[in-house]
Amino acid sequence: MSLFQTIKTPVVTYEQPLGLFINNEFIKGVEGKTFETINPHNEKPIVAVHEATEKDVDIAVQAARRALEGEWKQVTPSERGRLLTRLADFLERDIDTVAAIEALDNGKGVTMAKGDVAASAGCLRYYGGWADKIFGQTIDTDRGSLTYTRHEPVGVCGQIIPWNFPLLMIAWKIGPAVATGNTVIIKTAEQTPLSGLYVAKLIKEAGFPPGVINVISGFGRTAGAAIASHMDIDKVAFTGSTLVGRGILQAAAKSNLKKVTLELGGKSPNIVLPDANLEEAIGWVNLGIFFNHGQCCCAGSRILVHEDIYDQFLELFKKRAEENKVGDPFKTDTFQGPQVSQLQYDRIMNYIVDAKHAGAKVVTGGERHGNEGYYIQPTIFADVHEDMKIVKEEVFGPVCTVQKVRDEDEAIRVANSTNYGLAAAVHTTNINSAIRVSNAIKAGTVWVNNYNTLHYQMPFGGFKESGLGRELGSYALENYTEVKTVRIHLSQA
Ligand code: TXE
Repeated sequence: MSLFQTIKTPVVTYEQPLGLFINNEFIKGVEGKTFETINPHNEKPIVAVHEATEKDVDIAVQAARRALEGEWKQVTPSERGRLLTRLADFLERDIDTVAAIEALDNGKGVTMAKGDVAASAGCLRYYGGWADKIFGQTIDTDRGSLTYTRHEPVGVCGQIIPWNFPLLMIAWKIGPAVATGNTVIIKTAEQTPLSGLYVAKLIKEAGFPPGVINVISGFGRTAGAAIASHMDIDKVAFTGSTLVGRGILQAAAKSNLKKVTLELGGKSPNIVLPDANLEEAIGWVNLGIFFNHGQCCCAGSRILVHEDIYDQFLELFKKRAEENKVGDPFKTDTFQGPQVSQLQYDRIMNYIVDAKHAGAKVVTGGERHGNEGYYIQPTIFADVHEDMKIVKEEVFGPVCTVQKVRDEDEAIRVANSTNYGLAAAVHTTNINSAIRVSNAIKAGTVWVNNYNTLHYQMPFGGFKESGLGRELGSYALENYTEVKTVRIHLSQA
């Protein structure tokens, strides 16, 4: 099988790389395996890509190690920043192509995908700006010594990403790693390998030395597991399911105790208090759950509404959800495209069927949308109780529950009655309620009168079983640096 193929999308025709990107070259996997990626809009294969197995991970690690100890070490911090900035420029230059790849491979609306490209470029540029601002401290302990700290790169970093934001996750992961002088092997999700390979082409064009950023396509149980347990990888960053996250932590503990950061699932509460601006709140609640087809780790899937406004809220929210345009990702006004895969479609439909059997009331949706593609109607359940699966487990689709709460205290109690703690929101016009609720909720991000407004300058990550560590902002830099203390004894002569 060849290493490149021309792909025609409804908006652009472009050259798609298919190989593993190691040492700045596209190559075939050692075992010669390939796998197909499916277009979720029509359930047909788009193209086959080369598959990395354990041996390819070894080769990528060797390349990353060589770069780390060699050429990359000689590159100044400012030059590292310039490389990230150039990569951002190229993403923006190719925005139509990259957005089309995301729409094709992931199913997200092309307009939404352009937002992802802009956010990815912003993120890379932001970390490019940090590259020459990484410094330690000088510490005065006594007159006879000089002590200072250096923030050194952790080393070779393995990064495993999911399929819900294929491009954006690359930017979140490589930005802080490369800015701080590490080298990277990034494994894209098997459902969405295409944008990562296109970015790989841009990485080479931007002028990164060979081996600094390696991009491999492959499956979790093989390539992903090989990264997590590799003896020569110094750090692993993972975004995905809580189940696999636990396995990554175990593999790190059993191998070389590599540093681990995890960004996992959620079951985030979205609270609407009676003094909220209802119209605005409904807009945010709608975006909170249905953005990216509900495939967001921070999706506001548990909506908690004060009893005084519950009936009115349900009526207006139903109307709003039914207005969401569901359909072809290549139509510019599409809000919700198909779910990413047959597997995800089945998982979500199972949750819907289970909720119906358990007695939850379908306010709207609850069925497949259309006859082809992995489309699901925006679905709202009411009359649920706390021990139902639909209320407790992450669905990761366009499905939410609306629960009635008596007052602020009950809202806080219900909001916190979950093993997750990724995000939350409260809608209110009372500043005291806003601050009280924000302080009381155990979650890594609390939005007040908005939702899903992530930004690369703001840290993001989970309390409880939603993860370990923080991505984005200056906080992410800590994941990629080791602090070294140097204490110098001064001669008194
Ligand atoms: O995730 P997996 P899946 C949640 C969401 C979804 C569920 C399952 O609830 O319904 O997870 O999705 C790699 N060792 N999230 O099955 O399996 C895999 O190849 C190392 C939340 O797609 O966790 C992919 O690159 N790696 C989430 C990545 O892990 C392994 C985003 C994610 O896949 C591996 C996605 C292994 N043993 C799903 N097994 C979020 N937090 O945003 C798999 N992988």
